[in-house]
Amino acid sequence: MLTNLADRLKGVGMKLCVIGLGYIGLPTAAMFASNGHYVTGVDVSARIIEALSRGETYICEPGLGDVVHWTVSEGRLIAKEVPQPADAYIICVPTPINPDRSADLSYIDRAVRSILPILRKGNMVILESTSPPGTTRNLVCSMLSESGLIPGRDLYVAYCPERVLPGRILKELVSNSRVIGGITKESAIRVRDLYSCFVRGEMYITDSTTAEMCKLVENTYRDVNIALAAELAMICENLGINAWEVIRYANKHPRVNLHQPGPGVGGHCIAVDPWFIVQRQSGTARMIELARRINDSMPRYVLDRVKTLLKDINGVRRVCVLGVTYKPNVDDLRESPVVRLISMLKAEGGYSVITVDRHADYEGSKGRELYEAVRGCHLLLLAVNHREFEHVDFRRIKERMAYPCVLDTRNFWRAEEVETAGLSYHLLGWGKEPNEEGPDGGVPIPAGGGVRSSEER
Ligand code: SAJ
Repeated sequence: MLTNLADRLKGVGMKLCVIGLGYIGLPTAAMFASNGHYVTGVDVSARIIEALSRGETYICEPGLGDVVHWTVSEGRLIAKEVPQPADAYIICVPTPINPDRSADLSYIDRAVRSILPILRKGNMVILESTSPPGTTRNLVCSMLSESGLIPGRDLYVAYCPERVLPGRILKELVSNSRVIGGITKESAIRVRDLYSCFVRGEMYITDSTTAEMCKLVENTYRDVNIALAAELAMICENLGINAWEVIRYANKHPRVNLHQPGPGVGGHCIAVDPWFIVQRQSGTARMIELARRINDSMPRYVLDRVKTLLKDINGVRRVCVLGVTYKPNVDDLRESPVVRLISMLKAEGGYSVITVDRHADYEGSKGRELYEAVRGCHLLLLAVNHREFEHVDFRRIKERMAYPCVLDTRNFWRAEEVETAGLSYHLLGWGKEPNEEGPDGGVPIPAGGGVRSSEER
């Protein structure tokens, strides 16, 4: 009896319609379906609908396959190409970036239009897609009004962004806190109650524009911090010291949390979202824009290091690139800085590139074996620190390479181990020789290389 009451209060057993079955929509639909609701997942892709109808998923995320299979076989999650009447509509469509770096809101536009004919009084409409500040109140609400229903009076409307980390989506959907921005307080409360069927983190209630800005600034914070680390890497190379060591020790300070440098920032979130703030506040968001540009410049910076390292090689310089995805242990190539680096290398002329990455099928990278791929190469470039690259046999690598050169862009390997095998080790952010005049005198302590600890990754 009590359970029934608790369930009713949580609105369990509602009909939900999740529009957009991508990296966020599908796991979200599956979570609602496995926590007592009846969910229709909607997508324009026939391939996704067919796979989901069979209980299969095309997204590689720990645990997702099982929960999708179970909810589909129980009839709790069904797939359709068009929205069905429901109590709540959850919009999880992409917001790509236009060539002028503004947000392309056309998918949100289409998703909202698709529900207008089936909306009923008392429905909830929830936007999860990352959007420029003001999108829910201005774009979504004004379109919803075309239904004849008034948002805030007849419809509960809220912005409720996801904050999950690819690779840990199911876990973080449950444990992360959420910010829920209602166009009215009642809207936010209703939406909070709906998500409480699976969210165990705190849920904070605010207005929709504040929630939109929270989502953007979380990713912007990370982007700016990574840009600072990238700049530090360049500075330390010039000073002949090791940026990773600087970061490691600076982070011992209780209020410092420097991020890690790398060959650039990828993924559909951090490399994109800051532009949505710049779009709205171009004159004011100066640091945000500069950080974006610094991070975007990193593939070229790495390219320049590659050119310097291989300047003595005559003929075609062969580079073996380990990892192509935008970050470790995921299969996602979106906005990958490594893909950009490879294109730049090819455009340079005089370079041939071979890739190894069992997570992503990029020009045959999936089926390639590392020790075969390095055969005849002049440079081994560690671009993504996938788990499987952590322990490699550098002696076997050395035997096969035509020129013994390694460039680690992630501080993943130990300099000593690589060099003991007879390879020369180079690390992004570690300048072995100062590049400018410094003060003389004293006995220098050699700058460390290849220092890393689990806390740095
Ligand atoms: N990166 C660095 N140095 C670092 C950390 C990351 O170069 O110290 C690079 C990665 O290699 C990668 C990129 O940044 O190319 C982004 O990776 P990430 O792991 O930082 O983030 P995403 O894009 O996978 O997920 C982010 C997360 N946001 C935050 O951590 C603030 C996630 O929680 C969001 O839900 C997600 O964006 C999203 O969907 O917005």
